[in-house]
Amino acid sequence: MSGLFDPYTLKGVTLRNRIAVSPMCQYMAVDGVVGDWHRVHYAGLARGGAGLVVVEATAVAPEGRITWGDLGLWNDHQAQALRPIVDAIRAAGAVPGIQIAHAGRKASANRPWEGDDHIAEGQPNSWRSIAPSPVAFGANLPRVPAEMTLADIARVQADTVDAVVRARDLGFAWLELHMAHGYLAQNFFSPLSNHRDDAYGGSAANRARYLLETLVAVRRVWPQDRPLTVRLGVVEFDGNDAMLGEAIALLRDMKREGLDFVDVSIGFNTPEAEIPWAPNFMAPIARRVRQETGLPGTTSWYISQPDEADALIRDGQLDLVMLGRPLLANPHWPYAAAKALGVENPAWATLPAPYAHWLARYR
Ligand code: 8CM
Repeated sequence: MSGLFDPYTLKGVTLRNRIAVSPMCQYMAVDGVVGDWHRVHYAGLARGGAGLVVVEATAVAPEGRITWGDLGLWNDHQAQALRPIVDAIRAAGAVPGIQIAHAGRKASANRPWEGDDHIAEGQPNSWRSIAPSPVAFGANLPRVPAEMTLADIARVQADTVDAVVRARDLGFAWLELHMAHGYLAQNFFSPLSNHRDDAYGGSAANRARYLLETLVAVRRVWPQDRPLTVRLGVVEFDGNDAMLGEAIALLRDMKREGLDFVDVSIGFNTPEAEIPWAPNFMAPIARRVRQETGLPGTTSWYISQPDEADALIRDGQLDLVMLGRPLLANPHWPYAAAKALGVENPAWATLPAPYAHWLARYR
């Protein structure tokens, strides 16, 4: 069985280890364009030794941003600004990935440290939000979104394809479509937010239609040798146990259409959820999804200890671990983990000579 520091190959991509940087919104962009902070942040994470660095949720259209500080890929200027980040991640020996997103009914919010709540329409930095049905999330996000017409659905799917083409042409090697966390795709998938009576609502198959169609459209433009992955909310912890079975059925359909890998996550589509936060608590759910779909996969949330992360891989629960906050606290977590686990030939062996030479002798 492989461990945390064994390489991982999927399609034409090989990661130097099984540590992946979870996409983490910085909310520091202007008009969707990355700046100095993003270059520091992503280069540092890649130098820190992870095998895969997934760039944060990047919106396919202006109204698909969670906040006004989200990244975007709806124009070529935004794409050009991302190029140094792709180059920096590669120069540090990691594989560059990107998460492509539309925030649906959660869009047009204040940044988390500035309130994390919807900005009233008409105020600066707010815009009209759209979703499958005019149903608000509630709690801190009370805005009622406009119901998407069939033309809106087709337009957002086309925007998604255009953003993916830009990501492809930039050289991103790993694509994650964001279909979790209460954003647009999850809004379609969940009966809490989808009350439509057309082909995109009602039955589980109809609620899955937007997600599956989008995956199919993206697969046509995303190269066959680069992993196409989704982050899907498969559980809500709100007492609705139907969701996991519906998610597994959808993932099987997606696998038939060319999905390569799944990042198993939480719906975050209702403020009523009671999430049982605990170390590694999503791993058993991810293992079940992996086993029942035959897809390789991962999860994140409260994975932080090197020995536990290594065991999750060795026990066959996950193919990769996605780490967020542990890597914010210490981008060099992979080095510390390699030392703690007594691993030979760890990530630093893949760095340029000035690091590889000296760190190999550092005990
Ligand atoms: C922020 C906080 C917590 C989360 C999030 C975000 C932003 C995007 C996302 O998930 O997908 O779970």
